[in-house]
Amino acid sequence: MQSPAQPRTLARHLADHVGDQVRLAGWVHRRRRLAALTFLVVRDRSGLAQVVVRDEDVRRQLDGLGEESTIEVRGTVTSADQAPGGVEVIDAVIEELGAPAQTPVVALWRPGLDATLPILLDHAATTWRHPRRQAVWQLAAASMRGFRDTLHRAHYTEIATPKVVAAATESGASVFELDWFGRPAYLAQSPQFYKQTMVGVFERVFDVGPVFRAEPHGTARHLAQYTSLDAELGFVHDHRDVLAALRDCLAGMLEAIGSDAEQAVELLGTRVPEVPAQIPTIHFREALRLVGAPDDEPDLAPEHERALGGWALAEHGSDFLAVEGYPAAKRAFYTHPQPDDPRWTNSFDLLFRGLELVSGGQRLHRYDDYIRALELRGESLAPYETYLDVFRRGIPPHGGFAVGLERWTAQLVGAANIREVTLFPRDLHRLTP
Ligand code: AMO
Repeated sequence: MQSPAQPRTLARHLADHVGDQVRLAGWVHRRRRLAALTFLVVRDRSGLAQVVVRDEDVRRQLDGLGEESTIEVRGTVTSADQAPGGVEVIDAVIEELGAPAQTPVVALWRPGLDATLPILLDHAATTWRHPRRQAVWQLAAASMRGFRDTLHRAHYTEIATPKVVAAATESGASVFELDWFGRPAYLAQSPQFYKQTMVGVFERVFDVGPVFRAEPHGTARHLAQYTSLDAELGFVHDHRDVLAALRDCLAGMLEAIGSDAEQAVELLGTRVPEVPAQIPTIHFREALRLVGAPDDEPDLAPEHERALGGWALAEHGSDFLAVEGYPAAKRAFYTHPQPDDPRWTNSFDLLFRGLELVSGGQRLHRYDDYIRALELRGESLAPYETYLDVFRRGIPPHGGFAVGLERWTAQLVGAANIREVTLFPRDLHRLTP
């Protein structure tokens, strides 16, 4: 036996060690007992390694080790054309790192993952181990890194905002209420108020974190908790500056996918989009006209978004389309009106392959405008007192946006349901695992 301090070799690096004694560590991915030998596939964070076992004692040991048991394997690396990666490990000694694992509900060693959504979600702790599921999350993780890196490069400061708040930010209807030491409180629907507040400190900020929406409908694109990639920047001229910042973030997210998650893209056959230097942008009125909706329609329905996605692809060869100028009545009170016609706003939604992925825009930045906007909506000022006070202390013209991470990943991989790409979805029916 080698000393326990022998460095670990990852499956992906085995080919660099032909002829060497190595120590692998990972999970029993698959065992296949033939007449004279047993094939063992070990999975670690880097991929799969094939081990060929001929020793009878070791074969018997393997018979008792269910798939997903954790083990260490010491053996010699040898070239083998027929093995994955062109190498395999022979003369193996196996050490069990824990009790044998219970058999997973889904056969993780099969290349495809043939399970219903409830099974995938109920058994998330093991189904996420499937290489295709891992690959989905690698795309999400790379995207978050790309978002952060792009904004760091553009001198934004990352902030961490409270998730328990005293007032709803987006609308009263979809907010979770809770008891905060005897006082009413809410789970944050977005970091909106705090990111605007911090523009007053750092000019440019971003926040990556969970937000909560009490969504009573179980649609394929809504979660009760999702990950919001938020940014806010000061000293903008209007929402077009915000859209340009968003464009760079998307490009950075895709760049990070290219460098961090190349294997995942390949395994899933992901169609990675290109972000045009200028994202095609149309006014809300034009969007209604294009989809043949009445011109007093206050919002775009999912089928309108799908149709617009098809139009952007056909007309501009773009997977992305920005719709600007949404009606004031449909946007949050903090939204800046369109200067030449206050029925519309300096806001936008960004559609990605025909699904709303981002909302953003220019905000009001004058205290008096906020008071007027809330009064016009017949809303009480009291819940917003501390927020409103910020606008008496010197806040520049500003704007920002929020990307829904799960929607992004779902559209990237063409998932039919956002829950497929969410580690532990939270919705009307699901609070565990
Ligand atoms: P909005 O409410 O439009 O805007 O949300 C922004 C983006 O978040 C995603 N999203 C969701 N994803 C999954 N489940 C949900 N229930 C859900 N709700 C929203 C979408 C959406 O485009 N404060 C503003 C943003 C801003 O102006 O900066 C806001 O929260 O991808």
